[in-house]
Amino acid sequence: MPAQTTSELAEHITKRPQSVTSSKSGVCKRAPPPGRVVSARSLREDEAVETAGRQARCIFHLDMDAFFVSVEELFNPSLKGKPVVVGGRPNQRGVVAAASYAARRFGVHSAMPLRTAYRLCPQAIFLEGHPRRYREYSDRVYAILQRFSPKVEMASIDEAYLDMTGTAKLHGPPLAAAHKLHEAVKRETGLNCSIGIAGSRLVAKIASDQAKPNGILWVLPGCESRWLAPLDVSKIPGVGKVTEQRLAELNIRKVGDLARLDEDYLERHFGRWGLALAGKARGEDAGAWFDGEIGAEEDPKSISHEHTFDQDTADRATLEAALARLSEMVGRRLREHGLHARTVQLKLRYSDFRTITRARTLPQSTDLDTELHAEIRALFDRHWNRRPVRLLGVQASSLERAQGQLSLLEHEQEQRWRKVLEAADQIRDRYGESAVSLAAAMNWSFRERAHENPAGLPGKRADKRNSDKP
Ligand code: TTP
Ligand code: MG
Ligand code: MG
Repeated sequence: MPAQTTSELAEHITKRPQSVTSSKSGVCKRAPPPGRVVSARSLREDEAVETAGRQARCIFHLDMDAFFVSVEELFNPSLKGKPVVVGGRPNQRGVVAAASYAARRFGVHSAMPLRTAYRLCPQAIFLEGHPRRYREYSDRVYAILQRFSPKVEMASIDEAYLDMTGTAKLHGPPLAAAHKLHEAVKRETGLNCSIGIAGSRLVAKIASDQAKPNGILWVLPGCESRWLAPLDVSKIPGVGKVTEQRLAELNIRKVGDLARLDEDYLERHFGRWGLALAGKARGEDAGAWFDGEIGAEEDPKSISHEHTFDQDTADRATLEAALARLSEMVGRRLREHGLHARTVQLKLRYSDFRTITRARTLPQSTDLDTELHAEIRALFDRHWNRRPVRLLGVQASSLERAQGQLSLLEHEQEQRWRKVLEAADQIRDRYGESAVSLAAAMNWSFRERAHENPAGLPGKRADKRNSDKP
């Protein structure tokens, strides 16, 4: 392919109302009339690119725009355009789940303490949110995506990868297919999304982010590394504040700086992560979450739930009730995935943020709340120093599909518990997560975070998706 300027490396469709849009890639295209795709390329050029790219992998990454906030707006249109924060009341101790674009202009973002959000933007409308609605809309989006490709993988509640390789006959070239998908999502859910298109999941994900809000961006085949070069290293998923800082110390600020270094150098400084970084800088799906085929069933490596108390507490009954509830939630996820855990881990965070984790390996793997809870209780009794606790977590790991042999007596007990738990799971399916609790005295509101790493991000096993809460 001849040398190109960055502006030729990507196609950008904007559906924003402004007349002109620009992207950091240097692409600057006139906005189409509402609802129509306009490409700066002539059809012939498009066809040429399409022919070159026909054999190549074609990955879409779709991410809903301001998802929780947008669902709230559907039910209450007066929220539109206003600073809105979903996650709780401003005086609560939790964190922001989602912020509207208007709130983001004040510096509010996800995962920021609600109190900080309130300080930055006191006029914002603070909402507790409706987790079941978000799940329902996520399911609707998933149903639409499945019409576009048999290989769809939800990567979180509001985003998915689609392998669109070889779908040109059915849906047309990438931009046209993405446009069709974008329209379908808008028409059938009333929600905006953004779509990135590329030859790798990594680049498609970065492209959907660059396309926001409400846009489509196609990084042309073979142009990935050149398109990435001018972006900040922090755009690479997995490069957080710490890596960014360490890279800056080595004078590496842009993805292009990273791509110029040789792998040995990066490996010396960052170990295996350095090698993955080198691959990512070239636009490859190198390492961690990006390995593997889209839609391939992969079991989670661990399943965990955490709870942050509204107020730090040293009250044993409260702490024990929370541990019982967390064990139930982990047990439920294990059963949903058809997995048994051999290792359970307790996480304890004290008022001063000192955090300990203590694990125990079970003689027999299990998916039963009662057994998980017994181990967690024992760990808690042994390691809690009686000081006030801020956060508790329960994690199950060393997950396996089959369970080992049980003695006959154990088998009978197990069967009894299984019946009880199956009934409870069914009730929760119908009436929501808090409908049944084997843990007594749980009259305080429960705000948990769920993690299933790395494969089991919500929706990874799309057919058995879990309810998650903000
Ligand atoms: P994101 O896709 O990260 O954010 P978003 O959809 O709100 O905004 P954007 O347009 O930038 O994509 O997350 C999707 C939803 O997941 C978000 O609406 C709320 C929830 N969420 C949390 O609950 N906690 C978090 O820390 C994050 C990042 C998201
Ligand atoms: Mg989103
Ligand atoms: Mg997302």
